[in-house]
Amino acid sequence: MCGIVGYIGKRDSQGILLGGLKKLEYRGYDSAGVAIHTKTGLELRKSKGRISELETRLEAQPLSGFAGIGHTRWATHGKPSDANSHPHTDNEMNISVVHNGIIENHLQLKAELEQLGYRFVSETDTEVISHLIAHHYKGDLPEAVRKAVSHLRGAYAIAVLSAHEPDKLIAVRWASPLIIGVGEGENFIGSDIPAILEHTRSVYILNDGEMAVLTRDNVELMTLEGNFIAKQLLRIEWDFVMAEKGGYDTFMLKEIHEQPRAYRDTMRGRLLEGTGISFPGTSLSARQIRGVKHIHIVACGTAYHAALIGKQVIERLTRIPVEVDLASEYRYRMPVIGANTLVIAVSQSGETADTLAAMREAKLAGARVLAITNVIGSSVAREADDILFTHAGPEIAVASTKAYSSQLIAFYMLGLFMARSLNTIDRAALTEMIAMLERLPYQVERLLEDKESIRRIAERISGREHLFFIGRGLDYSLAMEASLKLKEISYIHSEAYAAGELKHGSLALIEEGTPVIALATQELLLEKTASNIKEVKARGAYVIALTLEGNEELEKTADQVIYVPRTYSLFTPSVAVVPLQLLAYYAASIRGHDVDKPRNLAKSVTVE
Ligand code: HGA
Repeated sequence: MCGIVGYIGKRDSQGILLGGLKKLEYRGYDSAGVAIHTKTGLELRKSKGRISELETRLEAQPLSGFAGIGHTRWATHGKPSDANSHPHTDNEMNISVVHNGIIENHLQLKAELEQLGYRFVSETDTEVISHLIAHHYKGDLPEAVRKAVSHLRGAYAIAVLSAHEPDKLIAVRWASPLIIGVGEGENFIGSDIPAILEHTRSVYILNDGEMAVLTRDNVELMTLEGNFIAKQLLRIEWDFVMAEKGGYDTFMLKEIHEQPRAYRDTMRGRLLEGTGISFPGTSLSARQIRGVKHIHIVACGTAYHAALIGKQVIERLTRIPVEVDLASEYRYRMPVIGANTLVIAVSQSGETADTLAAMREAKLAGARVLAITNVIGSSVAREADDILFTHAGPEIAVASTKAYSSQLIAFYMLGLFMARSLNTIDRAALTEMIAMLERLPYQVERLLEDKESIRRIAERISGREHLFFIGRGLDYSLAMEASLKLKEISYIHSEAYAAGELKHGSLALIEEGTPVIALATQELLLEKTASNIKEVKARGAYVIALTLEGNEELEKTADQVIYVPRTYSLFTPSVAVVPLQLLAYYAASIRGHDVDKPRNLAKSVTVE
């Protein structure tokens, strides 16, 4: 989710690069940098922190030149620091590269390049690219870039500027977005449209495996095999506000749509060709897992709901007992913590005050702490013993969507990793589950194709002031998240209830027309939940059931049925959450609320 901008043309590039980077800063960045070809060769300025830090540095030491590349970073490999900021270069300062994505095989490439004498100065995965290009450069920059990327596995959108051929910029896309802006006597590269919108509305959208060679007067498009291709030049009609939301009305809707990408990025490099799970770059080992006797998960809000699912995943796969606590409760309840207790702290921002306090308490008591967080360099990441990063990218809407669902993916992988370490799962079952994990992004893409039916259901509930979500097992945990989402942004009061528990009291609240959203995705509990649906139906509830494709039986009882694709039962929340997010989203927008900034709430809760 980093931002990339590139310029080649008749104007001085520093201001254009800086302007483009500022337009991308809404995505929330941790460092920034530029490389410009000046009279004396390639020169870099880069800085940890916001773009204003880079700007200050450039004011003190300006750069002048007609070609340059710039980057705003959201770290995935290596903490935010000056050294880890992009652009990265080769040792001779002839090649500079900015990159968005993850290079899965960077450790192996790094070892090979070090053997050949290349020195690394950063902790990033990106740096292998600049050394690889240098290694392959034999007088033809596009050829060297093509050869270099042929070694890469993973996701990359890259822009390259070289002192060898300063009249060119090269752009390559594989699984991370990249566009080329076409001007008069100048051309641009952007990871996103806002980066270049001020200068041109004519763009080429690169597809995976495509490369562009830009000079000031020309753009050549080709495949990674070097074959030239023709592409339609598109005209962008969006204004800036639309462009920064990727054309969606709100950040929340954009982030809901980013989930397939977030799932892929969170799994990237961790699923070993279908046969295992590994967490390269983390210290978590099978030996440690074998020493774990109890697990405590601490989290707040949405992350707490992900933790409730994580508990069921880990317990089902490993049989290690797991307790889940609200972080704000954990530290005051004198939990029993021993040296063989693993504490898992879950926080999107890595700055949640209660979660931090709970994990500190646990560490003092002798526990090993594993963090699941989205932000490299955050306090939770710095203080934990082991870290499992989600790679959801920056989340701007206050109501979490892709961060929550990426936490679920992290828990699935962790559960499978633990199960393999403990031998509680055999290889064949693991292979099958990995294949199902890999299918999840496609299944979510398919669900997102039909938003209209969910919008119609949202119309039905948007006028109500109270409703219930019910479910059993994983569906109950998911119901809690669905209910929170609806409350946060639509301000409709809702309660999540274990479906079997309603009759112990709350059934009294069901009256004619009360909406009840019944989650019934767990095959083994289907009949039980169906009985609970009948119970509420008999009291006049308006029932919206959410179930797996093929369970048409529920149509006989429920007023509306939402279907989600089938996957391994433990993974179902990752598909089922999508219509529930959309339901909350549409209910809130129909009621006219500011979906991205709900009243009284802040994105990162850094107070207790
Ligand atoms: N892996 C690179 C780029 C990060 C990125 O694309 N983030 O969204 C890094 O960590 O610098």
